Parts: sequence; structure tokens; C-alpha cells
Amino acid sequence: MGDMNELFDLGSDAFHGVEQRLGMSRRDYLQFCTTLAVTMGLPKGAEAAVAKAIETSQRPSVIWLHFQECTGCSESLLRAEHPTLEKLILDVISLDYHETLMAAAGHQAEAARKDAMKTHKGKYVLVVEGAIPVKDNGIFCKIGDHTAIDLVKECAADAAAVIAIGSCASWGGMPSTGPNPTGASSVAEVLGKSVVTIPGCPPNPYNFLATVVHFLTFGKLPDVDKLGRPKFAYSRLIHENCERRAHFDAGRFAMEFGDAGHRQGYCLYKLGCKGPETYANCSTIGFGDAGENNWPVGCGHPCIGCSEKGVGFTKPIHQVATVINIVPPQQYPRIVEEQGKGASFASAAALAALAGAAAGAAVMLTRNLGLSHAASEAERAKAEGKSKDQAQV
Ligand code: FSX
Ligand code: SF4
Ligand code: F3S
Repeated sequence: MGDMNELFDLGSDAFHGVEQRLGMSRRDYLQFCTTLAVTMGLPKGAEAAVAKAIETSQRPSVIWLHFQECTGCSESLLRAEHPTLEKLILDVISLDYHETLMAAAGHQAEAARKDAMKTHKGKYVLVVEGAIPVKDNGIFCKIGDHTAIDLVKECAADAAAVIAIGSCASWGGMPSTGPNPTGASSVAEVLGKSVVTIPGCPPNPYNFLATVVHFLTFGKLPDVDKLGRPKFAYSRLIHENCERRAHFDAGRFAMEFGDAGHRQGYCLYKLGCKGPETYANCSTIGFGDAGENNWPVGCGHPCIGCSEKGVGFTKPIHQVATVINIVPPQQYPRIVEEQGKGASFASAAALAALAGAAAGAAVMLTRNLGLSHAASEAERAKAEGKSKDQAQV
């Protein structure tokens, strides 16, 4: 109960200051802190530390650069459904340079950036949104006569932390889609060092906010995986926590948009859902703070793997996903039995090896998914002008 006591000790002036600053009730504020703590996967009671950090810490100066992107990352942060989210973001950080939001333009804007870099040298957080074109010495993206390459290097040099927000900055995203005419590259590639990445197109605002608040609360960025993604948000496949997962396991699939299965909320795997090979927490925390089920699959659209390099903007939307490590329990009855050619024993064995599961379970899975692969290959062959028999399954 110590933690709760600490929470309710927030009757301090500083706490009331936060209430006033945000214009929100104590209840809403604590709820927000709890949401952030849960998003970060912190243990019970950590909300008190989060609340205290927000209330007492000096807001970190943030320099936010925009390169090759659509500004969806900023939009997702600032156009959230919840009216206080925008306010919270602007309260938690001091956004000293952000081309879309700042009133200054031209030389004034340049001066604001230089000023923030000088005043907060070694302490500011650099957030980069968008990919960086490196082809032809970076001439495809220039701001104030500087290339994106020069800007990101200059701003990163004295930053306390660098965060690449969105898939574009994290791994190239949409601008890097083949044939990648501008040589769109990630922040890490350009800086030659790893940075924290928050992929997604756009990314979930809570993941960004939780990362910044982690920095505020603990004085360091959260633990990341080998791609720089905070583990609290990207260590699980979407498929593992999807609300339609029971339908996948039971073999109940929507076969086309608007069919009976789609209308009944069946699994979207056969419509190309990439949840089985995409690491993100969309299925657990929802999206944009607009309530339950507010995420692509919850709205009836397959996940396109927007956060996953090699999947989003790379694999065709209709292509079925590679099932990485999930096999359905064998004992589940399959209500809609699919009659396909099934997969070869070799691919079943490969799946079993990948999943670390018994070959029997993998065979059940591949049998379940067989028709989908067959249909997808037939469709591809048709598009290429081949007969169905020539299609490889
Ligand atoms: Fe857009 Fe951001 Fe996608 Fe990219 O989000 S939502 S194209 S990840 O950089 O603005
Ligand atoms: Fe959910 Fe997609 Fe997995 Fe189906 S394939 S359970 S819709 S994540
Ligand atoms: Fe993107 Fe898939 Fe999440 S499309 S927003 S990673 S559900």
C-alpha cells in the first residue's frame, strides 16, 4: 500500500500545479499516469513514480526534425481523440523546434533550432520523423539550405537521446519502398549508430509518450531490442494478443471483405493480415486513444505490418503472412473446415521448427491455411497470365 500512499500524497503544490496546467481532474491525471506505466510494462505502483516525474521534472527540450514523411506521426500525437492527450504531450515535453507546429518560419525557425541546441546542449532529446535520402549527396531533402543528412548529424551531435519516430525514420518506411529512388534511409544508418526507434505508420502516440516519460522517470531510455524498439511495446506479435485470435485457432476466416465471416468478426489472415509476423502492441493498447477496438484489425482491416521492416510497404497487402511462432492448439474444433491442397511436409516441418512446436501441430496449422496459400498463389498466377495448374503452392 506504500505506493498508493505515495500516490495520494500527491496533494502537494506541485501536483496541484500539474492539475492546473493540464486542466484535468486528479482522477484523470492518475489514470493517465497508470496508462503510461502499464504501456511501459512497469510493475504495480510505478504510476506513482511516473506521476511524480511528470509533476516535478523539468520538461525536456525536444527538437523535432521532419524529413521524408507525411507528418502522420505528428498528426497521430496531436489529433488524438482524447482531448487531453495533445495537452499532455505538450506539457510533458518542451517542443522547442517542430516545423509543423512552430509559428516561426525561415531564419527565425533556424534561429530557434540553434538556440535550443545551444541552451540545452547535451540535454535535449532529438526526435526525427521521416526517412533521410542519401542518394546524390542528399539533394532530395533540404531545409534552410541544409541537407537532411547534415541536419540530423548536426542535431544528433549534442543530443542526450535520439528517437526515430515512425517507420520512415526507423527503417526507411514508405519512402524506401523499392526502387527507393532517393536512397531513403533510417536515422541509425545515417548516424552510424543505434537509436531508439518507434516504428509504425503512424506509430502509437502512447509508445512515444511512454518512451519520453520513461526518460523523465528513470533518467534513461527504455530497454530496446536489436532494432532499437522499446521492448515494452514491440516484444510481442500482434497476432499473440489479437481479439480475433480464437477465430484463427478455430479456422474461421473472412474470405473476402463484406462476406459473412468478415461481418461476424472472423480472423483476417486470409485477407492478408500481417499480424502473425508484425511485432507491435496495437492489439493490446489500441490506437489513438479512441477506445477499445480502435486499431486496424479491430476496425475490420487486416494489419499491413506498417511497423515491421520487410513486411509493411514491401509485402503485397493480399499476400498471406508468414506465421512466425504461433500454432493453434490441436484440440480446437475447426468450425469451418478448409479444403485446400495444404502445404508440403517440408514447409510444415519448417513451420514446426520455427515455432519450436511438434510437427503434428504444424501440420494441422498448414492444413488450416492451405487453401489460403493455394488461392493466393492462383491469384498471383492469374495476374501473371499463368494457368492455375502452373501456380506453385
Ligand atoms: Fe507518415 Fe511519419 Fe508514416 Fe512516416 O509517420 S504516418 S509516412 S511512418 O514518418 O509521417
Ligand atoms: Fe488477428 Fe490478424 Fe492474427 Fe487473425 S491473423 S488473429 S486478424 S492478427
Ligand atoms: Fe500498423 Fe498493423 Fe498496427 S498496420 S498500426 S502494425 S495493426
